[in-house]
Amino acid sequence: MDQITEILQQALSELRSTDTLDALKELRVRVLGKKGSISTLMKGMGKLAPEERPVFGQKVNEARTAFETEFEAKKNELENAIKEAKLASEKIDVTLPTGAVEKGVLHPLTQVYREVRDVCMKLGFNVVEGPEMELDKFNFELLNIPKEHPARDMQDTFYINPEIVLRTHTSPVQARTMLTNKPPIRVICPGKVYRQDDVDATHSPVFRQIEGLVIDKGVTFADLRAMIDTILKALYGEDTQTRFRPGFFPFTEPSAEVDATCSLCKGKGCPACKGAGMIEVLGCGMVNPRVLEMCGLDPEVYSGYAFGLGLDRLSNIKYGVTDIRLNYENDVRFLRQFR
Ligand code: FA5
Repeated sequence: MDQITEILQQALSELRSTDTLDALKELRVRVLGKKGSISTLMKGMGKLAPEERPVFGQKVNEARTAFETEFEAKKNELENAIKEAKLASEKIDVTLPTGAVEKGVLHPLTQVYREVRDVCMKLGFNVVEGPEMELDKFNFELLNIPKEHPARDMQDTFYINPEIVLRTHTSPVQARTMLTNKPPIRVICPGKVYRQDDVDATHSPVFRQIEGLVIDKGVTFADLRAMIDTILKALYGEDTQTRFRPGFFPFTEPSAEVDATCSLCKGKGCPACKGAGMIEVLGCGMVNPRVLEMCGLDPEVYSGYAFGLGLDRLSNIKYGVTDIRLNYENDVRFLRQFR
């Protein structure tokens, strides 16, 4: 019996002075393992008189339980200490200043698009989008440009197959909108368009347009003029003047091309406007009654106007960018200037 007490005291004193989990586990093996000090005691039980065995067995079990209880407590204590140390070492002072983070900047085309969008939305327009891979039907036919019509040559088209093209303008979204919505319609349709144009300072095979479409009862050319004036003045300043020249688009009648005062030289004439003082910025017109009809609207009841802005052109004039390719090269030295 004394030996049990002695072994237990010895084990407990070792346990109390242990300060690592590994040492603790190793001690447990030495005490409770198969050949451990307490287990070995049980093996000696056979040498005792039968009436002494139960008392002895019980005492050994009590010693085992006492050791295990202290073992668990010590294990928890060490594990907690490890956790605390880890938390303390991983603590982050969120009030410390960070290193300098360079802020990005919106692409000039995005900035100019948002300016146009905001003016239009204040006047009650919604934004709608259409696919860049477009059916010939929407890109041409419903816009009064049937197959073999010479007007198809106005835009050099990328064909995916005879029925599908990369849209050459944002005007197909007009047809899609008229077919699925009842007037009054007031929408703008921004997006990328594609043409097989030779690349130079003012032409890119991919560029951006913003289409505008208004259909209602009693819409007139005066409404179109007012809208174009409002957009261009918001973009280039109140003193901007606009000039409507007769133009031709199969889907509008009458059609016009619009020039705006060159915002760089304010009309005096400079290299950007080739000395003219004004620059062409968009095409527009009253929606052709044939187009209204093909899209299921009665031209006797409804009229409307449409316009197509070349976003790259608008942006380049605003910022004095002389080469359209800069808009697509993602050179950070160019982009940084638009903070
Ligand atoms: C059209 O695309 C007509 N859909 C516009 C329209 C809409 C007219 C609604 C009437 C009613 P146009 O081909 O002229 O028209 O192109 C419009 C603008 O896109 C041009 O004024 C020009 O700014 C720009 N643009 C045309 N081709 C290119 C090109 N290759 N690269 C960059 N911009 C271009």
